[in-house]
Amino acid sequence: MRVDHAKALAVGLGWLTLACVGPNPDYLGASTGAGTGSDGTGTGAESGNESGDQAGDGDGDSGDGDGDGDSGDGDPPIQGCGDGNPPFPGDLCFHPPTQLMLAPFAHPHYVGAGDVDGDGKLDLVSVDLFAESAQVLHNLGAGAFMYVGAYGSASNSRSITLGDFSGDGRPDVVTTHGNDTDAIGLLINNGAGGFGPQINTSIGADLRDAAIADFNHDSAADLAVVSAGDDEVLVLLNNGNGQFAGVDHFAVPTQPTDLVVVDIDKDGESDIVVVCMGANEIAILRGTGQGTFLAPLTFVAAGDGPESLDVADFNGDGWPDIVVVIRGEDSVGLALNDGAGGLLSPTIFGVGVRPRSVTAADFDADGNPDIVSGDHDGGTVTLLLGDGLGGLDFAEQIYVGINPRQVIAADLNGDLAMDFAYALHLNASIGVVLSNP
Ligand SMILES: [Ca+2]
Ligand SMILES: [Ca+2]
Ligand SMILES: [Ca+2]
Ligand SMILES: [Ca+2]
Repeated sequence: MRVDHAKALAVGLGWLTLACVGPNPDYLGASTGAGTGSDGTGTGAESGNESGDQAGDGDGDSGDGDGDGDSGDGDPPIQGCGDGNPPFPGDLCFHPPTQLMLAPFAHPHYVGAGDVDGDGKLDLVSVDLFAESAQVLHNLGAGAFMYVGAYGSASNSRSITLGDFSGDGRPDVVTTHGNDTDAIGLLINNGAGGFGPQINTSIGADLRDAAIADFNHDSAADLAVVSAGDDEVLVLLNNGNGQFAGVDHFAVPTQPTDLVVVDIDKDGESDIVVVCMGANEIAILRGTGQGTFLAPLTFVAAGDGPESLDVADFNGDGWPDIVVVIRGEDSVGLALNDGAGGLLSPTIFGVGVRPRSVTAADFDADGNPDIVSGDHDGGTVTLLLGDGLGGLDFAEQIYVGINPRQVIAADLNGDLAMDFAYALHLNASIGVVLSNP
């Protein structure tokens, strides 16, 4: 899931500034990276910024010319963490993790972000695996959230996706459900910061993740859902008022669990990239622009237990690439686009223990997409920084609590620097790590 920056002014925070890394002094003097990530205009950061503060603690090393910004030693002033300024390329600054409590019975496995109440700030919505409702946290600004309630009902939830199906400009919610109901649940925004009754429709076996896009160019948001039980991608075309015309079925390899919508072959039509955990493969469904998809022709082996994926241009060549979390190998795989709409075999980068979620975003404001993984069994999130050339470098691993499940990236505190949030199902909370540029 990808979320745009909130259009909010930078807000200076009076918080603790403990979990603060960088900037790398040498980087500040040498950067020419000017890419914007997934839109393909990235040029990549140049090399030569790897030396300097090897400890990664951002305080420079002793001696003259140390880049610490001290007055009188000839160093240019640096943009440090917590200075209240907008993010400077290379800033990688976070507040310590905090937990936003939901109702006591909550077991949130999945989380999404969107401006539910229309105040310009991104709110959080979670959904449980076991309990039965979407739970809403309103963003009060400057990193504060308030739990406002739960909406809807359907058991065995497997994902949450926000998008405007009803055409009123406010985000609605789609949940997917496995095994017992095999349904999608649609919750229409009630215009008052919450949602109306959940409309459940059974469409396929063991539904997992969903994605929203306009597949047939009628300006209405359509829906694609993976059915892990039927080994299919299901496509539902919106007739424009939040009603779906029907369900089309497209076969994929065994046990698909996650998908992204992207024009992977740059022909102007949205395609679907799906990760199939049972088959240990990534497959591509090419869109026709009429709401239908060609049979998958590209299959890329993706390790032992690939479960979740995201998309960004990691090597700055203008072609979208795929990052996949590989649960059985404690790693992520980065599958670069071959320049013709196919994917090369993934390069493997280590993260934490038994990761189950990955999301791509530019966390250090250098224009190169980075990734964060939710390391379910390890209780950590792991941040790897993209080098703009198709590589990912370890940056930090943060302990966030027992069993973080889905992780998402968004600017939640309105300072223009990327934050991340994750579902903590054993602690009835959504965890957040907020930026502090
Ligand atoms: Ca396409
Ligand atoms: Ca690329
Ligand atoms: Ca970056
Ligand atoms: Ca932020």
